[in-house]
Amino acid sequence: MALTKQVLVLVGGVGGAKLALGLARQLPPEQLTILVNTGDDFWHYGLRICPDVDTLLYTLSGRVDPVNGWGLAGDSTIMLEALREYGEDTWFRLGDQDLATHVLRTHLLREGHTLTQVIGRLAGAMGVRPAVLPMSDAPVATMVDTLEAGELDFQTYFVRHRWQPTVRGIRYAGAAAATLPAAVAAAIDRAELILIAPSNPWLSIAPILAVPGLRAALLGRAVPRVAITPIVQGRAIKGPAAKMMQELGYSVTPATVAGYYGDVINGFVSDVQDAACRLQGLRTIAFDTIMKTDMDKMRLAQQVLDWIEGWA
Ligand code: FO1
Repeated sequence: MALTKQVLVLVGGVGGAKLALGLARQLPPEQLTILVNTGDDFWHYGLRICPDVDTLLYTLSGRVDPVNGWGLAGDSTIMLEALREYGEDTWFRLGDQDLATHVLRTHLLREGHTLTQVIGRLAGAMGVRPAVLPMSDAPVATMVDTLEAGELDFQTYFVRHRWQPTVRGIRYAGAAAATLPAAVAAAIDRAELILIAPSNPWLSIAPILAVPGLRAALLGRAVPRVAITPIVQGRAIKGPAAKMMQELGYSVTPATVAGYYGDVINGFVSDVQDAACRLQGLRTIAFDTIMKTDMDKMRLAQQVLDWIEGWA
């Protein structure tokens, strides 16, 4: 059944990009808006790197490296090798074609364009048609406080230290000074269905919810607001979610994730391996949430849309 509703999905990381792809394959582009985390963003060699934005755009345009889930398929690393010749530690793997994205983005930002405008330009050039909106045009940096190395910026924690340090706390630097972009406020206002992708709640979704006014705007929408679990059988599909949940003293279960989102959601999808969790005030269901192939992504997206369609 063709859904005629405006769908807004909150995404970050590789898991978020996968669900976004599934939704983009099932919905007309004018019905889908993707709100993406920018808490991973950082300055590197003077370039503004926006990993979750680029992972999303590369995935939606079919160009993402299928093994990593980030970067461009088949990209070369001549620039990195040249840097290594200069004695640099090339811990953050920037491909040569990927470099063009960072160079152009940095140039346009320095010319005074907003990140929202820059993403629109890049998305258009890549043939990505759903609206892709950053959670903020101002920088909001996810900072990870660790036992072994103190507070680290996100990429240093995630990539340089391969998310091995013990997490003691997380903060979103700059959130208080950020403002809700008009395009995001408008997208939330017109959303008739709001989804939270199976992204890391603390690292990919919480930064989005930390933008002033964003959480309240979501709560103001009396529509289905459904999260999909990033935790299956006590493990994360990819990345540090399960490890940091333990380190933060949480039980590694879908119910913990649903509880963490609290009243932001009124629906929750867990994996069939965990069966639907019974949580008061939440509509719950269990689907196969593991997305390996594009068919998996499309199937999960359609199952979630169909389930919610039946809520009325
Ligand atoms: N993740 C890594 O684990 N190692 C890398 O060298 C790396 C480089 C990289 C370059 C561009 C880009 O857009 C993403 C990149 N990522 C890398 C992923 C990045 O760390 C993201 O923040 C994660 O996908 C989590 O969202």
